[in-house]
Amino acid sequence: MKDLSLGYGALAGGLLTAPLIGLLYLADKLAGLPFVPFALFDWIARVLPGPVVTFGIDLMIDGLRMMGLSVAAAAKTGEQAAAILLVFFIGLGGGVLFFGIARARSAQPGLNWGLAAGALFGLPMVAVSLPMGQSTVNPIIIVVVLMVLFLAWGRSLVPAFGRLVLSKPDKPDLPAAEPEVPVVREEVRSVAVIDRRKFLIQLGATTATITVLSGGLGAILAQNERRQLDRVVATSMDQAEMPVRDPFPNAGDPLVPAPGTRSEYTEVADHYQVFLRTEPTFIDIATWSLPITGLVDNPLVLTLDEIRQNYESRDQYVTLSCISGRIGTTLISTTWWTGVSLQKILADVQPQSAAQYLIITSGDGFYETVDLDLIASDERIMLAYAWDGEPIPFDHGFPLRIWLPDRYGMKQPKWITGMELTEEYQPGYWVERSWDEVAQVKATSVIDTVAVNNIIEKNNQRLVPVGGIAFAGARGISRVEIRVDGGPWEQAQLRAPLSETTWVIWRYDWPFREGAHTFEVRCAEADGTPQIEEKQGNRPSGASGIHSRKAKI
Ligand SMILES: Nc1nc2c(c(=O)[nH]1)N[C@H]1C(S)=C(S)[C@@H](COP(=O)(O)O)O[C@H]1N2
Ligand SMILES: [Mo]
Repeated sequence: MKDLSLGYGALAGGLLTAPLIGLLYLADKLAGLPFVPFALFDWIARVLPGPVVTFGIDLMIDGLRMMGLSVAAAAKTGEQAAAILLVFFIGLGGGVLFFGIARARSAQPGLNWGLAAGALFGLPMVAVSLPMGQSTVNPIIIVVVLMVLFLAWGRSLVPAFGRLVLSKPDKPDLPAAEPEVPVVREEVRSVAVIDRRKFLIQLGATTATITVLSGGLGAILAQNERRQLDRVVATSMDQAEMPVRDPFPNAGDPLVPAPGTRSEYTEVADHYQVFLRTEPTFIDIATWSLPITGLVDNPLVLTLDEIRQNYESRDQYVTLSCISGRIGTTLISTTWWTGVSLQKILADVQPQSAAQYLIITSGDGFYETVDLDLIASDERIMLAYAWDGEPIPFDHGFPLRIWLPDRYGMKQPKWITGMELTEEYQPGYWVERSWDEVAQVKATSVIDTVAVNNIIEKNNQRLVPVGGIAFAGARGISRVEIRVDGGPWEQAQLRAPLSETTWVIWRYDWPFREGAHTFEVRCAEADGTPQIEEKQGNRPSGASGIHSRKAKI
């Protein structure tokens, strides 16, 4: 008979790893232990060379796009699923290995073999979880609880091997080969098969129950935790002192966006999110303060209240975009930022003349360097604490993040925990991983909609509204042009933007022609500089090229 022990090893490994992951998740949500799959994934992302990580992210983004999913919304979910699958398959592989070795020894392994397998699997996992997990729980407790779970996993492989592979008839002294009693041999075999089947059903039922219960309970706890954290953030600043947004400054602009154009102002809940870890970082405001140190005559440690109360606040409508967005990017959003000018705060620490750079560190291990000359040249550069008149949500950087006009998001740390003035340049997190040092936003334009279902009539002409956005950082947009089926470029109408640092909504009403058509868009900056039409990938300086969209009318 074919030897199925490796297959049974995979089955047992998988069946045992699923509840292990469920219990690890529950331990995270119940007691604040690090969640091993995410910690492992974060660790891998940190230690792998930049191009490999970027390649992985690209692969995932392409996969999401092929499945027609929104990258902005699905990327984190994809990452989290990948992290869980990774640990699942390591566990499954562990089962195969264990069964293979035990089979080669052709004996029932002792319990210590199982414990050894659990330790082999668990120790490296725990080792990466301690530094990466951002848990505040006592490390001894973390090690003990996690190891107990992994040892139980290994321990369970032992009876699984016995029941699945060694499952033998009760009468081992049965004559080896007696052609005259085939019926008996059949029966004996089927006893073994029945026993194995029974065991698999038991094992499957047990592990499924544990997985579903721990996962479900963990998910409920996670929801509660999320609500609680949102509440902590919402109440961290005195509501009466929060900035209040006036009506949009361009409310009087007569240009109505083409139906289907994205919202000019992004709801905070819909703002795109990018952060390097599998989960956002939560900063405890009760213990948080901002030290500003290094080459300064007057080092300061500022609390959030001091930042808000001792400095004049400033507001800005801001479009933020991510350098890893592709042509037609969705990793771009617009909201209303409030904070204080970094110039004002730096003046108070009295930088020494040798100081040239500001190194900003973050709660998630991220860091970036800003040239002090850049800060001196632009008073709009701010440390922001509010979005849309509310404390910045914790996935977006609570309690404090920097805003740099005209730069991609990768230069702009969230969850700021420290600032140091230095003489020496130090490349930032993504710069070290081969992304652009300056990361100035490239001019880009996107077609959001060809509104084939909203055809309008004007001067006896049927027109198809086409619309979208154009953005060139802080450099502004002077012109957007549309071309259909490779014809001449036609000028679109522009709506006044919310500010000089937001995207511009454009609209072009195209004279109706039946058939399948290709629409293309390009823009020019305020000073006339045209958008780069040459197609280039996002790495290392941000994507360029013409966005196009097909539509059948
Ligand atoms: N601390 C920290 N800051 C960070 C990042 C990060 O991973 N960690 N990602 C950066 C990148 S690449 C982008 S595009 C923006 C995204 O900000 P958002 O998630 O609020 O849209 O944050 C930037 N700041
Ligand atoms: Mo980004």
